[in-house]
Amino acid sequence: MPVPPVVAAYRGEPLERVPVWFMRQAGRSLPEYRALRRGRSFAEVVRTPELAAEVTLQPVRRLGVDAAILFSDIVTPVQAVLEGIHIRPDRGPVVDQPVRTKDDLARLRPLDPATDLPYVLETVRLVRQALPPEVALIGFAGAPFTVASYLVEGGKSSDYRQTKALMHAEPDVWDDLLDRLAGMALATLAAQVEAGAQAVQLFDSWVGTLAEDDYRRFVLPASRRVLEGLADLDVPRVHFGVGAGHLLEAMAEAGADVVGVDWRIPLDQARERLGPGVAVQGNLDPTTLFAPPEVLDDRVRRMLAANGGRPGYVANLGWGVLPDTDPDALRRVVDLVHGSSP
Ligand code: 1CP
Repeated sequence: MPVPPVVAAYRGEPLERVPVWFMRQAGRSLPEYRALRRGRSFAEVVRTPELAAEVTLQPVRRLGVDAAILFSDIVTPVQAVLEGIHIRPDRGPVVDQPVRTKDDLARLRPLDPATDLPYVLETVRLVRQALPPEVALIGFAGAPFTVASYLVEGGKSSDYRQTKALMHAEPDVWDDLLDRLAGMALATLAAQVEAGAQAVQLFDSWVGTLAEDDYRRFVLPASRRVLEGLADLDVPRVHFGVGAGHLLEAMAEAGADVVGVDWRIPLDQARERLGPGVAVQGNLDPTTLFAPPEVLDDRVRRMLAANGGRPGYVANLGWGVLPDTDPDALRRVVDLVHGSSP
């Protein structure tokens, strides 16, 4: 099979045009997603491979993006081993009984993707069969810190006080928790690759809340276990966090081939800091999609200019597509990136 442009770009190979996809491209912004979700829960879609595959493919058809990202969630693997984790509309994951003590850890047994997540692996196979060869399928998992934050807090947090309290008061329990979550992330990503995913992204969305020294002490070893554990599989590894500009180098050191950059750091600065050996992905502010077309066009051109034609670049947003985004604005970005690159 030929190497899809997204994979080639992740590997730093020079290309005629810049490839593009969007974090959270499947889901709420597309009318065909909302139609499919009518009367069905998020969990039902994820656990029905034909439906999850259809949702994964929808943005490829409508937007002309160069990659599909598996439709699932960062808590899907841990949901398979732990009762009482739900995805609530407009709130995201909530956990009935937070994980905060040594005894709680016993509830987190290792994950066996083939028996615990057969529907995810079947979705990967169905999507790969349906995709044209030039469109890459990206697998993903939540990074240990970000998944831990949901388990410890019981849901999304604004200050991560319980998470940081555990980290500082009981570092042994913390390390054990992150190690177990690293094992799950590694197992699920390796299984997704075996089923047909051609690149993987480790989402550490909330890690920007940590100072670099705490990141290096309390998080980097677990994320490294995930990323280094995939080294032999020969797929590009993307590592992304929101508001994590101060952690770019450390997140690359954890074993990433590609670092996802949000809009707070100009791409040229990110590239200079990371050096030519690391590819980058990003970094259009997702709210730009609500701006007038001429402003949007200007921001896209400025983003491409900041990369400056360097190889090892995949255009994307600096974070996920917001729910009310007009799909035509997303399509406009794809066409502009394809037409005006490099
Ligand atoms: O394109 C896609 O939608 C791909 C599938 C996908 C991915 C990659 C979903 C479906 N979720 C994710 C990752 C994810 N989930 C992250 C990391 C990426 C990011 O930061 O955006 C995080 C933090 C979550 C947790 C989560 N799941 C939230 C909270 C986000 C927040 O800002 O507080 C929410 C709302 C969910 C539920 C969810 N997961 C996915 C969708 C489409 C939804 C919305 C709920 C629904 O449609 O019912």
